[in-house]
Amino acid sequence: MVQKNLIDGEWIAGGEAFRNINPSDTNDVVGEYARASADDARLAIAAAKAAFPAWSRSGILERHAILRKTADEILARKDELGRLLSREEGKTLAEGIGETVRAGQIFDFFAGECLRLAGEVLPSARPNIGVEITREPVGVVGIITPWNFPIAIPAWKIAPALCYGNTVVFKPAELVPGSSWAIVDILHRAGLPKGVLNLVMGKGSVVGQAMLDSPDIHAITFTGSTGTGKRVALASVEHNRKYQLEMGGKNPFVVLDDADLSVAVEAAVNSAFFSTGQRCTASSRFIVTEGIHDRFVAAMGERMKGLVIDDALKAGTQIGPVVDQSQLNQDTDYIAIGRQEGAKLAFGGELLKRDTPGFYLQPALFTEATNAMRISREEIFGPVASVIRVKDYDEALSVANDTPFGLSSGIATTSLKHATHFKRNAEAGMVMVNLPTAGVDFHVPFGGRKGSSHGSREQGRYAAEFYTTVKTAYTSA
Ligand code: UN1
Repeated sequence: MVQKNLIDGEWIAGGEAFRNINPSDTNDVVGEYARASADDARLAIAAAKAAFPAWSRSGILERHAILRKTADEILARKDELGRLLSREEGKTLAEGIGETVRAGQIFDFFAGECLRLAGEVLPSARPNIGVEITREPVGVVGIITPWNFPIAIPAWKIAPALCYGNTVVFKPAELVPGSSWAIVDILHRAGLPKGVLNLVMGKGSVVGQAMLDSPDIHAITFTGSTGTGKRVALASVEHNRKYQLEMGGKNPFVVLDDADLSVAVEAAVNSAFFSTGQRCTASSRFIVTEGIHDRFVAAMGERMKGLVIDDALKAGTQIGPVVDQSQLNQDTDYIAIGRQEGAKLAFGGELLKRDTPGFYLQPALFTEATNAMRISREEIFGPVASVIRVKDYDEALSVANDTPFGLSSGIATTSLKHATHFKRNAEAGMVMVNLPTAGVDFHVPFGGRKGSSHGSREQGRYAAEFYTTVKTAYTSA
């Protein structure tokens, strides 16, 4: 059975279908999905536009009930949906279920936010005049999501968009349509009026482009590559449209001489290799001071030897496969580049064979890297990290900040002085002390600086900034 797109409240078959393949076992077809055309995308945009006036004025209890029901169903089905996610994306079952729970929590959070919509009332600078400041929905929101968080990222864009009264055209990554289809199905059955949420699965060059070209999309939120982010930005400027971009990272993780070694190693392994390194919050640069350098490298080697890399759905697997052949090629290309640049491949980096055909790669650790090497400057998006040796904290901070990106920045230290200074001076949207650079909460702001992000923050109450527009009304009494 081909899973269809949802346009104006109807499930619509596309002309073509595409296959969703399990990266742990390429013989396993997770499902077939309808590929939307540019015309389908235009119909979806028209439907969202037509649905906007009524939805933007809908009662807060109606919105609350739909988001709440969605949260409840996602949480009740966490094992099944988590399994689907791991099967299509390749992260471990624990990670897939964890991400599904996170999606449920996000819908729950924004169900609550519908009941807390508020403004401000204040006196004007002029006597006998009152000022009201309110937030109104932006209009039709275009949502474009990546393959690495197939349920959490759609959730953290769709939930606030609907909560604040916008209508949505949603294009998930073509590699992982299953989780997106499932949450759209849940929201649809939870009672969303027709046209409020439209699903258009398919190619970025066709569906995404039709969205970028439409004057009827008033805001676009995008998570994905830097190159595509730039295209979203340029097209949005053309249409005077609001846009929010979440792009790459090259996140540093600093390890100081005074760090607790086991805390540092656990956080480093999690940051770089969990979820197969396929997180924009992953760390790929370990910046380590001289006094602990050799002990850190040796302990990392020991820890990496014990990692279980296998089928994402198998019990005991700690690291699943890479998502597909082209990402695997990118990872192995960078491993070759690191060697050519003169870094030393200390551990891993080999392709692995398992019971089923899949994209298995042993996590790789380079040592003797410099911050000028391409492996230290460009996002690899795989389980590949390098160690850069530095003299002291000051050098560590300056190397950490010497990057075009600025998403997440971590440090392992027992010094309050250095932790405090790092929190203040790390040029990143998120700072982690004695914690992995990745793995964020659902109820607080998420986002970065420099080349990593553009626009206001996602998640938590800060999401209101993007999904609403502010109105200031003056009344003479
Ligand atoms: C996390 O680290 O928990 O694409 C979330 C990404 C991010 C999400 C990271 N937008 O990796």
